[in-house]
Amino acid sequence: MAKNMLDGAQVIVDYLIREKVPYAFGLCGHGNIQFIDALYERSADIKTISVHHETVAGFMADVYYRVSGQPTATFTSCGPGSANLPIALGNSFLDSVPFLAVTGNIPTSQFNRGAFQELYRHYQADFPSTVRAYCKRVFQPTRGEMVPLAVRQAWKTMVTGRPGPVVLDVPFDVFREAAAEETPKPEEWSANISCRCGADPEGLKRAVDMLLSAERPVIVIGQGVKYGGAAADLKTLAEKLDIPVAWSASGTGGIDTSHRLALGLVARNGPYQANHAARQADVLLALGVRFDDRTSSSWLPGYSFTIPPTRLIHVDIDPDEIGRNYPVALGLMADVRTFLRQVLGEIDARKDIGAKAAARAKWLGTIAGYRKEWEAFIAPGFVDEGSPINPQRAAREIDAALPEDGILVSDIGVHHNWLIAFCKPKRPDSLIGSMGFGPMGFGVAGALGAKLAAPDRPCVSVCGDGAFFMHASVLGTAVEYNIPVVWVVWNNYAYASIRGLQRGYLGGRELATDFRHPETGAPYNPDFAAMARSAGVDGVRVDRAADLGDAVRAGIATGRPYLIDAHISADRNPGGAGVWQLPGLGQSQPAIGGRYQPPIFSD
Ligand SMILES: Cc1ncc(C[n+]2csc(CCOP(=O)(O)OP(=O)(O)O)c2C)c(N)n1
Ligand SMILES: [Mg+2]
Repeated sequence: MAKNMLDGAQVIVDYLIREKVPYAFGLCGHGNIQFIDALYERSADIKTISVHHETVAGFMADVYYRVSGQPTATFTSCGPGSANLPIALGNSFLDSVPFLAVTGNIPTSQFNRGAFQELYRHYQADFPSTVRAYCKRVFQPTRGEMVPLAVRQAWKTMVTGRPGPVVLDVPFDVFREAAAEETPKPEEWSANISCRCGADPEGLKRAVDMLLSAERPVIVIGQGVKYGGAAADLKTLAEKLDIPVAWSASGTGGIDTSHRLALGLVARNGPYQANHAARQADVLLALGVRFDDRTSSSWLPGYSFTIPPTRLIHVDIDPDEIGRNYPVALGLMADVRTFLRQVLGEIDARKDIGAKAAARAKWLGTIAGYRKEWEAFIAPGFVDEGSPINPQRAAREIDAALPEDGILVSDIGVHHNWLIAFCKPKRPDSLIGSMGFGPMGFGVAGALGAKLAAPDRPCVSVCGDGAFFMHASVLGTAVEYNIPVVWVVWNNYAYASIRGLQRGYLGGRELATDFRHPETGAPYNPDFAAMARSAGVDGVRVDRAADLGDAVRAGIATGRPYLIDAHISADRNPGGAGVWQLPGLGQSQPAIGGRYQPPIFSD
């Protein structure tokens, strides 16, 4: 190699450091030892975390970003090592979270020869085909000198527009080939690019006209508000016009959930006041929302939304999401924060913002009545002392044990549905969950990424027994790197969310959804607390609701990794004012209220 030349691996690592990436999460293989060697060289500037399953690396990178706003990187080997990654890529892709996945591949000189771990039957070194549906873009430099361009383009693609994970697939020899004398500079290629585009001026005026003339307005917020840094401006707008704010599960925390204008989750298991207000709104301002099936009660009109006659203003950075599921009265491609600031500016210039104030006050009064009905409906669940623990009570006890700056990372399953319905986060980054791809293990592993991103904040993973068993290797990672997270294993001896569907839709024909001992038929699970202790993690078992909060507080206080095996009932499902449809099997019924039928007005 010519003097002073960096090789491919060195360029990538140096670029990551220039982009202020503090961690690379991954797992070794013969296909990436050269990359690991480049990390070794720069270990004073970037810390390497070696995990026990590649998916864990991806989930850690994902949640690291959700907490800190800083993308990180993963490293995986060729073949199976990288084939363990798409679950994490898909999760980040559908939830618009960036991380750079550096995947190893076989040497270019061996392309198409069927070398060890080459996917070659359709096309040479074909990992890019494997992941193209799972990430925003794949780059595969095949010569050292292609690496600088690939790494800077990969990073830029990842963070601009709608963010998402990007794969940089690097053949073995390319890691070691001469690449460049100097690494590209972020300030030239990514750092100074802004995607905070505003709405077009005409559209903005129309949006403000619609909001100011509305009598029953509702704002519904999604992830765009949380990760777009728009929470403060949203609050200002809501307060200025007295407009109530509902959220999709991904938008939870975009407004303090105890704010007087906070309605709650619009969803199949969302509260009555949120669904019943959103479905009666005359104008609905949707900010960074996808309108997926769970938010929208499977798009069945009259449960979560009734669009039309509701007139929808849909604002999103990605025009693909506008008009995907609902007709729009006004669709605006814009960054949510910029849009909100434009609206606030426009409102300040208007003279008649109080014209509909009386109607809006009446609307808030009506909604207060819905809220009372909901609170009476859910009250019994909070005082249930039964064992196993009532899940509604469990959600509330865990939530109440966390300080305001605590971070709860949820896994996927029925526990997640309880948590999004009953936790009361005050900050955008206090309740984290996966809503797009929904892979089990996200919360089990993601909590480790959260803790690294926010070492001073308590980080708790609430995860199903099924998911924890699937990804129990995290215990070792927490010990090896001294990452003090608390796992609350929501132990219901089942893949309970799926068993609930068998009970609800298939007449109770249950198969392959619970865990039983073959001889006794009794519920079976490993002793999770003992399992934790075997890995060097403190572990306790909790059976009573009254002890759950104390256990969480005690776990946080140890300042060490900690596991709580919490025995929680699976006999109840979280009920709300919305529904969910499994086409061909039917639809659930709302637990409160019914289907809203908009009045028919004659001309
Ligand atoms: C990797 C993966 N496999 C399967 C599923 C389908 N799935 C969704 S929830 C669920 C059950 C999860 O069980 P558990 O972790 O015990 O949580 P619970 O529903 O009991 O709270 C399954 C199997 C999934 N989302 N992800
Ligand atoms: Mg379970």
